[in-house]
Amino acid sequence: MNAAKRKTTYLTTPLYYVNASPHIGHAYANLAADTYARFHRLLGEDVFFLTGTDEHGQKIERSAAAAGMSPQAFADSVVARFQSLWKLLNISHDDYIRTTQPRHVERVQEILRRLHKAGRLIQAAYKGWYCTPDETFWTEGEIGGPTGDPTAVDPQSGKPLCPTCGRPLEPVEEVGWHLKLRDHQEWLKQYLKDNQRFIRPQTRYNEIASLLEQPLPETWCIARPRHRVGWGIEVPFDPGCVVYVWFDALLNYITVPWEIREKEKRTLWPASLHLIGKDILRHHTVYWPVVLRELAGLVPELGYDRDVPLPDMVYAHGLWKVGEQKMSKSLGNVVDPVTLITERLASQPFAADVFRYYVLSEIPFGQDGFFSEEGLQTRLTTDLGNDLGNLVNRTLSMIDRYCGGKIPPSRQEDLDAIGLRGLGDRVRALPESVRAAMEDLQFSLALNAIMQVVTLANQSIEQAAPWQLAKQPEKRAQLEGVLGALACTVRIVGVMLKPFMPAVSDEIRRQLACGDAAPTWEDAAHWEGRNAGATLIRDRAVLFPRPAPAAGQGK
Ligand code: ME8
Repeated sequence: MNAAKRKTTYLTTPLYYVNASPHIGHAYANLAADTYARFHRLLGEDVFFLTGTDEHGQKIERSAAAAGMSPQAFADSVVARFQSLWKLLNISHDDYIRTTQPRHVERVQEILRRLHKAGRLIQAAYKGWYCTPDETFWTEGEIGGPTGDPTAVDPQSGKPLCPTCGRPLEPVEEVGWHLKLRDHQEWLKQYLKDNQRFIRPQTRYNEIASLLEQPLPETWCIARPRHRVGWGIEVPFDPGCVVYVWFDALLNYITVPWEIREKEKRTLWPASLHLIGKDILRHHTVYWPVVLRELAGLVPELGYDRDVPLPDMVYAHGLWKVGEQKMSKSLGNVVDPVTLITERLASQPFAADVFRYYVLSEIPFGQDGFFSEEGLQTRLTTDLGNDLGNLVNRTLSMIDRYCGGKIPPSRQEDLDAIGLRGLGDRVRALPESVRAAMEDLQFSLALNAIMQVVTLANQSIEQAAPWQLAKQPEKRAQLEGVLGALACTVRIVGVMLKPFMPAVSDEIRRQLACGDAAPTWEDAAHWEGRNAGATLIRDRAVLFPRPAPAAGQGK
């Protein structure tokens, strides 16, 4: 028996390591996920958005030791920083999983017991290389740094290099518990062929499809000897071993649905989307599907007695770089999002939304990008200040000045007569353009569609010149028609911005007297909102104030 038809849109982010404070890369992944979650809520779907932290393993053990703290106390302190960043960025997750929580640990141990009992675990010796920053095993054939040169070594230690991050590898030789890997290669290859949208974007699909053309290692480690890694979940049937941190962390995607189904009778699995960075693609599209296949029939609590289905989609976003390098906690070249928002953008009442707009519009989702503060300031001044802020401010000020603050009615069929048919058509098409872009997580295209409407609306103001109409009493109806149409445009833009810039969206709709209710897709589909005839709110914040010129500058 399979679970009843699933209605919940279940999306996940990576569980971040707690070896150091979050940087803009982590912020980016969670902002993208948050925007996706909010967008699907706007569509009226039931959404469950999960994020959290990955708290076990050698890397955290070492960072805690360096800080003179116990791993748990160290993890607790870093988790607090992640959680306050998510608050600052307005991240709307429904649950936050920490891999050290009993609800996770107990289910991981139960899964291990069941796998062991079913005879699906192999005790195997492993000889090869280990990248501690990435917590990843590499075979002799895979080493060679990012250039792929197997003879490349770290000049200081003489050790070979990690093929993904380029840092020196450590030799390992140990006996642990493994799952079969190579036996799964053929069905996984076929699965990719049959499910072309399982891995997005296409470049990442191609990468894994070609990886699967080469033989995979025979097995994949899931538990390591305790004398190597002390900080991890104990293997219940072999206390001399602890669970390998990647196996532990990946399982969060089902330990939470398992718990939720028990408590709420709500079926979350399979995930609609695992949103990840391209650095952890292989773990999510090779090892994780293999784990799920090995769990067939063993976790009926998810709602499936036989096969455990794979997630609908794994989307791997690109990485933000500083210079030529990936930004990373271990490399120490990070941009701190908290400083950026609370200090650099201190003059902005909606600083978090400015940052959200910058990272989501700056690069096509899936590609790498270079973070620059100048780029951020440019987006703030041009797109947000000159275009969006200006449109809202002008429209509302003119409604104040010429209509005593009362929003004039507007009918779509009257737009021709006042020369705004083009604007009306574009606004009407906007929700669908945004939806189409969001289907493939193209946040920048979605924002671009919204900003094109903003630009057109500003042009329409210039053309219609309400200030001229206001001087001619016989043009009163036309003046009100134009301002009414602009009010509809601003309101719909405000609704469509909700997933991307939630606080700005709320403020735009508040100023337009739309009420406190969360906006719906229906609100965007209707030209005239329920606020027609209402009076604008008086206390209106400037959305994107220009920073005060530094002393000695300007006039
Ligand atoms: O890999 N640019 O955790 P992690 C953009 N614990 N995004 C970046 C980034 C950058 N420079 N650096 C990191 C782990 N990210 C594991 C995951 S999942 C079960 C376990 C983002 O702390 C990106 O989403 O290294 C990347 O995949 C993730 O943070 C890795 O975070």
